[in-house]
Amino acid sequence: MGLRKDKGIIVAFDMEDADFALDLAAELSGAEGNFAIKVGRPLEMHAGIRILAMLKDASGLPVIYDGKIADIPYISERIASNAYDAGADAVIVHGFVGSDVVRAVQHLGKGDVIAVIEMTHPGSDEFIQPASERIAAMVHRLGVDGVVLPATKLERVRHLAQIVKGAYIIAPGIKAQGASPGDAIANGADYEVVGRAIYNAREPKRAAEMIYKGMMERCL
Ligand code: NUP
Repeated sequence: MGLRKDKGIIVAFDMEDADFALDLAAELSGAEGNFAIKVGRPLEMHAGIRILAMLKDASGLPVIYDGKIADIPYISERIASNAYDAGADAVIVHGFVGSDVVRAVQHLGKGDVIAVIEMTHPGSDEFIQPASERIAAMVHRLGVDGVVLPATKLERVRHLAQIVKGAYIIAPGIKAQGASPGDAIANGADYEVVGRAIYNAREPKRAAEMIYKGMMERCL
């Protein structure tokens, strides 16, 4: 089950408590809105890679493995293969490591490949941003399924979205990193990624629904 080019929220599961993660996954299956789950390294390190299938079973939602894969092609392929075999519908790989790495992961043919083009944090401007147009052109040429662009830098979303036409765009940086729900979608993204503003909320399911509603209203 890959992701469709659609509007929705990808909930970043970066909590370190597996029971809490499974409860939230079950709650999200009944939540109002279009949701997917993204598993980051902190949860994987605590719960093991088997958490991917468990979250998928508990929620029925697409699951993305955000290992930010950035190794030589052979190792990147092994990491991605393990994640797909454990239930990931998509994996996130860094674009800056080069076309051979992205191609090695695509070559598996086991699920969606999402490439990071430019990141949300200020330090991304030091080395990644000066190369991001070329990274975008490369992943577009390879035909990746999705790309990551920074909701915290909306002019970059608008500009880079022109280069990666066809791929779905997922944009982190909502709330905890300063962007407002709907900002990225109004500027060309398809999904917004929200972590702390949901899993640290007193009522995470309600927070997810409210953020989804706000996002959709903003981009009517
Ligand atoms: O550039 C990126 N910025 C970013 O925050 C690329 C990412 N994949 N992320 C991820 O999005 C980050 O690893 C985390 O899982 C999520 C943002 O979480 P939060 O700031 O909403 O808590």
